Amino acid sequence: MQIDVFTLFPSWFDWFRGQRHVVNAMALGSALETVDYRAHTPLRAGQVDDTPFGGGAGMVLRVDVVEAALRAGYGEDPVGLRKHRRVIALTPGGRLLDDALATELAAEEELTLLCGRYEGFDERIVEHFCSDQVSIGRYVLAGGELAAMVVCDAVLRKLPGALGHEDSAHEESFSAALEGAPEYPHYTRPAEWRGWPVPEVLLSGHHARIREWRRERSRERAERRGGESLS
Ligand code: 6GU
Repeated sequence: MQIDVFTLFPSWFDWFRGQRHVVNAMALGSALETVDYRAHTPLRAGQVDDTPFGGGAGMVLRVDVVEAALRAGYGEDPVGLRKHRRVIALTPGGRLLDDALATELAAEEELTLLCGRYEGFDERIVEHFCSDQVSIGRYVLAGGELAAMVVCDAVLRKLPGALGHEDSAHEESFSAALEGAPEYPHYTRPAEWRGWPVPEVLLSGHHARIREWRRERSRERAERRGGESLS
């Protein structure tokens, strides 16, 4: 999978590229590239944003700047680009990222993520250049970069081989394998610590009983959290 992130802070992604599952995904043929809006701006002095028409606080990312960056990246009119490629604006009010959306995006060959800054995007960017708007939660971040990294993390770890163990991303919290429920609890050595024992069944070696116990704990957690389960 090829992910291109358009941002004013490309160097922030250098840290992200060092994460184990990202390194694994790259080694298996995926790529994570950044495009710096400022490197392609047609405006003087590296300008990329402007004050909002109608007044108000903050600055807004300009449509001409984003168009220039997308044209530089893809060599085509961005109005046509979104017809054959997911072009996602990271916006606080967008579609909430969940396991189903991460799975949907992981099935794409190519993704483009647009990060806004300050007060966000000129609405024409979202309206004419983007296929989707995605949010990572109902709170406001100073910019889309951290949200883009969250999307990349959730998507890349779903690619085969990224976690180094085939089953790791299959039966985990919110997955279809757990019917959308949170994951069951995990334990490791020591089997007892300060009088806190590990549940007996996990030490039993009875795989069917262990599977059943885990399913029950997962359902229990779903009920306690107000029926998050899909079923
Ligand atoms: Cl995608 N962007 C910003 N700026 N804030 C957010 C967000 C995105 N998702 C949650 N808060």
